Amino acid sequence: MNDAEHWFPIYIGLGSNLDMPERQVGEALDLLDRVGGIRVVSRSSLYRSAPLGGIEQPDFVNAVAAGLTTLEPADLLAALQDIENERGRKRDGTRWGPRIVDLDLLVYGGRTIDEPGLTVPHPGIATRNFVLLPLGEIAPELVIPGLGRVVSLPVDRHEPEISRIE
Ligand code: A4P
Ligand code: MG
Repeated sequence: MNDAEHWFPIYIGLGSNLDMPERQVGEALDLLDRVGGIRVVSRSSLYRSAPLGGIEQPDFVNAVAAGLTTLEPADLLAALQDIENERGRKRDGTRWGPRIVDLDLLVYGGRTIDEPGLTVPHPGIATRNFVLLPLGEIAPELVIPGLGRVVSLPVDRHEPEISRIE
């Protein structure tokens, strides 16, 4: 390994509501850990969550993983999308529609990125209990650029309806 490589801390949000969602999230995490330049360090519990966004669709299973990467953010996003595609995700253009698996880059080190295809920190973090609850489980003291400590962020525990899968 190159001594000059820097491993940046990253947080990834995962969601699935098709084809055995619990398994999809677990397998996506295994694939993520096998990508060169990405290591999954810890994983939250799985959470069952009613769909956000007003589209009639099955409940989601959500989780958050903490990891390390040597990849630049754009290359990391491409790796996440490769996993979505490898798992057979079809994009029919419906935003917020059902999906086999969705991997969102929530946080990349202390960076703020605002580019056409990539916004970091992910803009949904503060308003999504299916991100805040699992993130709070594995990284309560994480400081999110522009938002502050995870534990300091208010969480609506009912909208959407959410429960931890035991
Ligand atoms: N993109 C920009 N920034 C990022 C980032 N930080 N991470 C762009 C990932 N992608 C990012 O994503 C659309 C575009 O976002 C990509 O081309 C990428 O360049 P997509 O995955 O193709 O489409 P999408 O997921 O349908 O859209 P979006 O806006 O990402 O939706 P969300 O925010 O992922 O919401 N309800 C529950 N309970 N649980 C869920 O997980 N998820 C959604 C989808 C809706 N309702 C849900 C859940
Ligand atoms: Mg997405």
